[in-house]
Amino acid sequence: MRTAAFSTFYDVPFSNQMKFKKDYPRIKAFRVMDEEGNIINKEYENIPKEKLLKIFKAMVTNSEADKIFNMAQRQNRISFYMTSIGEEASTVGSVAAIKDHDLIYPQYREQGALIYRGYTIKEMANQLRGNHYDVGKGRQMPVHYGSEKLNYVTVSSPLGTQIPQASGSGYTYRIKGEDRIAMTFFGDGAASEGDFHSAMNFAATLRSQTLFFCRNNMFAISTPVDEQFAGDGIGARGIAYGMNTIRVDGNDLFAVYNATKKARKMIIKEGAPCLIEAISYRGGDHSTSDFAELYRNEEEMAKVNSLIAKLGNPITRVKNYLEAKKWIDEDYIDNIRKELVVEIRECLKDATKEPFPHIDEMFNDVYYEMPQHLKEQREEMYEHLAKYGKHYNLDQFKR
Ligand SMILES: Cc1ncc(C[n+]2csc(CCOP(=O)(O)OP(=O)(O)O)c2C)c(N)n1
Repeated sequence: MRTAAFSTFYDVPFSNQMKFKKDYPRIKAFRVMDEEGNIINKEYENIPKEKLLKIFKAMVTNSEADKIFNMAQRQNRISFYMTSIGEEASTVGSVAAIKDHDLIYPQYREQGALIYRGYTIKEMANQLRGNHYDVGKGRQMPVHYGSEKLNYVTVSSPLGTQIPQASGSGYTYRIKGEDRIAMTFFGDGAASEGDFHSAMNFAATLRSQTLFFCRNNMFAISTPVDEQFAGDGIGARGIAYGMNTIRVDGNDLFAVYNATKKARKMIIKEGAPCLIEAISYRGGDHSTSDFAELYRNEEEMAKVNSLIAKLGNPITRVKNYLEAKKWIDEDYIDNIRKELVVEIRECLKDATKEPFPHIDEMFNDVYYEMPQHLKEQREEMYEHLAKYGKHYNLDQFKR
């Protein structure tokens, strides 16, 4: 069964007019609330109170964790961090709309999704420190989270590699007839990788139960979207590949939630992928190794200021909504922020006290059975340490 835009390509129409085509009506970003948090489309005002409060708590946790961990890098307590300031609605709202057993292939700025699924601050702190409690055993950079129990595949640094993997998983779910999707997050920059295009075409033609979720936050480190692509963003590419596609206001929790819920339904019903392009703005530096003010100068900001004003702050928008409903009072957010600050600081302090994994761990797990060359390298390491061990601070590793 072909699920693409037209049932067969063989009935291609002919014309005696010579017309080149470059544009078509811009894809509009779907929104349910305005930038203040007032509902403008009642049909989609449908998130029950308890669920909305859970989502909101995850968004605020994400934001507080970002502030403290980012500062911790400045204090040399962790070596690297990436905030997701301003993108909390798209990461939390989308994952809240899929099922817990759906497999997530993240990029790296989606800690909100992981927090919503139940990843604790303690687990975050252990990963960021790379101590012996880190499930990755300290072998990944900070923010390369992963959790088998939460169906969250470990972040990988090379951009775009997660996208074809998600096409593959989604293909498996379809041929096995499972009520499961693979959802992958990626940025506007990662969508310039060849992997993105192969993944999209694979998923569309072979019909993967995959949700492609592009966080279009206007920048790939210092490259603005106007230098990243010349067409109508990433959404246009979904249509070109013959996929159900929507562009949403990524700072509108209700829009993200509803579009993702509908996308999941279509993916399972049609056994075919969907693309969501969430429009947002990267509120912070790219990472702690970046200083955005160098390229987000006055001239650059003049181009995006009206978009930023239209998007507003995703947390404030939900907060205003909750207050108008009288589901939270004025102190609610201050109180949870205060509790979170204590918890995050404690977790970081505890994680810092823990030793790094045993030095043997750097040789484990790569192969099912350790090959001879690795065994030899481990031997060499021990011989080296027998001679020069006093020059290393071996106490910082687990015994
Ligand atoms: C294959 C590859 N090329 C380059 C990089 C360096 N790099 C890391 S993040 C990044 C920008 C990605 O931007 P985007 O996908 O828009 O995501 P965002 O950081 O905006 O969330 C680049 C170029 C990399 N990690 N891997």
